[in-house]
Amino acid sequence: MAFILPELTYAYDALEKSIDARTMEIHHTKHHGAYVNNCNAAIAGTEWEGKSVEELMANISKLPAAVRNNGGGHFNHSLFWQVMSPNGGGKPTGALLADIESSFGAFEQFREKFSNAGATRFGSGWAWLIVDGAGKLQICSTPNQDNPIMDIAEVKGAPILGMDVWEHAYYLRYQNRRPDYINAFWDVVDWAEVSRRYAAAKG
Ligand code: MN3
Repeated sequence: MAFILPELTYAYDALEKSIDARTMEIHHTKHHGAYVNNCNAAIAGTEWEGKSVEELMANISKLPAAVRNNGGGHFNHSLFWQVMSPNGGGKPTGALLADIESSFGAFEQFREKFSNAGATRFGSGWAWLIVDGAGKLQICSTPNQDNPIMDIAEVKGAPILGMDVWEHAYYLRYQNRRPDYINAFWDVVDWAEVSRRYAAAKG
């Protein structure tokens, strides 16, 4: 079974308050689409064909760079589309909010630290909120299409929120102003989905 490009659950213009429709369409169809196709090509006819993307990530040190870049891109973007929603924004509630407050002091401090992780990622990459192996929330950042479930990751854990800070994610509207894109990203974060992932990661 080859990987397929997942459908979005909202229209390309649904996140317009933060991300313009043209960027969403190119990002989904061209960028994510290419990661899917290139990952499929890289594993075709190998023992890795038919494995889940999570299994590829967990063994990425044994795989060629094409799988790291494109399989990583497929995993990362599949998560990214899901943690955004036209009804997003605001703050989480319940257990996730309580854990964010005890881990980072306050929601605002968490938001600043996560934003900073994205703003200071040199070149292309991602900012993440993860549940680590000890069940603790951590903020981290990865270069390129790496992610915290790769066996080579410096900081490992289950990602519950991911923010793409590649220029292709924001350049049409924000040009070089990555901090403005990051600021707008918070208005579309789907905290219900992040909370669902948090609960699953906590077991
Ligand atoms: Mn991207």
